[in-house]
Amino acid sequence: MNAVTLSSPSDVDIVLPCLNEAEALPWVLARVPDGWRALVVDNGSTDGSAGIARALGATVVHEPRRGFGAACHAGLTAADAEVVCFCDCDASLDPSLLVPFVDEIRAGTADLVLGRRRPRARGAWPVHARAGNLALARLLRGRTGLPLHDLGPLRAARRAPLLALGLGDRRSGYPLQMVVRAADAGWRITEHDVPYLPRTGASKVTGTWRGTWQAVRDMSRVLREEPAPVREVRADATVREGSAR
Ligand SMILES: Nc1nc2c(ncn2[C@@H]2O[C@H](COP(=O)(O)OP(=O)(O)OP(=O)(O)O)[C@@H](O)[C@H]2O)c(=O)[nH]1
Ligand SMILES: [Mg+2]
Repeated sequence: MNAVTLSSPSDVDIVLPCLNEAEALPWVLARVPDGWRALVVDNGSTDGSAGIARALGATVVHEPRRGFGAACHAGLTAADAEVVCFCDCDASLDPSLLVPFVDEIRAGTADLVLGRRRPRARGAWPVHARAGNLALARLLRGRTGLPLHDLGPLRAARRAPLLALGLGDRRSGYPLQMVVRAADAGWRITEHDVPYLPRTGASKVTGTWRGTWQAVRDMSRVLREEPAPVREVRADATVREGSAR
């Protein structure tokens, strides 16, 4: 016997943070493109999500520490494909929409590709959550100078440079911190419209005032961070010493 792994390396790993998404999992996993590995990061679900994900062919990663960022980062750490995608696991976003995002990364025309959520139905995006997102997007534009409009959870980038960003947020600030640090490092970041559907199952974050408030606080903290001082993490994963912007 040798130590070579039996499973063939997948083209793309897609990280699906999951906290009690039993109802949404079949819809989400059915839309993961062929050849991609679905990494469902189970964040302490009590509704059987992990078993359902496994039965549907996904790889299940367990992350006991609560928090959206903790789940996303556990998925990134567990990934081994060259390109890693992220998508919520609540059936609000179709993972197959990531195919052109990955093409863009592979073509070398972008280093981080983001989905801009466009609600397709009433109730897909509660008014207070949308208002919070608008305000944060405005701050994000001010902070990065990039014409971005959303902190959407649908995204794609190369794995090694993502890890090299050294993201430390483990709660709602994680997706924002990813964009801010990538922008500071000079990554080319693009944004494309994606339909945003009403989630399946009970809302956890933005469907509640408390969750939204928490998210805004986490994100405000990220926006107050100083730009990474001396390390410039380039999108090709080389790390150069240099002066801060
Ligand atoms: N809130 C939350 N979501 C988690 C956690 N771990 C994993 N997730 C998953 O992260 C994704 C995003 O969370 P959502 O609850 O959809 O957050 P949201 O889209 O802002 O708000 P709602 O859809 O209204 O709940 C979902 O797939 C969750 O199941 C966690 O600790 N907290
Ligand atoms: Mg959601």
